[in-house]
Amino acid sequence: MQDHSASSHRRMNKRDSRWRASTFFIVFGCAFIVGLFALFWQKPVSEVAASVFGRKLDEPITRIYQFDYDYEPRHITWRVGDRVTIQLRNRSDTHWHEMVIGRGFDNTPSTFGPIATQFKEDFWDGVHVTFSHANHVDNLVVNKAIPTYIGPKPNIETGGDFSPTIQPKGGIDITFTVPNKPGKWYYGCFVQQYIHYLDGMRGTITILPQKQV
Ligand SMILES: [Cu+2]
Repeated sequence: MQDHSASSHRRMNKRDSRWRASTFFIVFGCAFIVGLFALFWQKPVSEVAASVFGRKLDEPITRIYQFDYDYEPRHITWRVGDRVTIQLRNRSDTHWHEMVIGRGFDNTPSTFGPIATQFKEDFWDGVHVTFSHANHVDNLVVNKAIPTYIGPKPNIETGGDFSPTIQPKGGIDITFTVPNKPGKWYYGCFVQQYIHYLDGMRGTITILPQKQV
């Protein structure tokens, strides 16, 4: 009786260990295949999408970092009707930066020739915009946008295009529904008489027509 149970126990152990070994190889094999897919399939697909569209479409958050003197990313794609939150963050330790979106230039004459002071057409005209997470915002010009504020209201100024000007390490979130203004738009920082813009603080936005349902 005792012998029988001992041998059956041994058999169970044997079966157990064999089962564990095969399970290990199956799990390991699956993990390996998933890993391969992630490396060679998923990643390139997302990278291809990113290179085609700039930022992934339908991505509700567009993070935009400001540097001396650059934006990351330098190209964004949105679609008319999509709900988007721009998380604008100034990564500079020392410089104030803004973000204006528009087309064409307003120029002001100078001894060095015309200097662009802002865009001629302000993308934000007539757009409902919700501002939140304002932090170290030097000033905010909403121009003809229709603002709502959640949390601390930034220092509001008037004059010129829609423009949040962010202090070093500051930021603000800007939530809106992409207006029916498809085509190519531009963003830039006109701080210090257009020098930031010329030095590289500029980017492009492609706005695709509304998705046909
Ligand atoms: Cu700047």
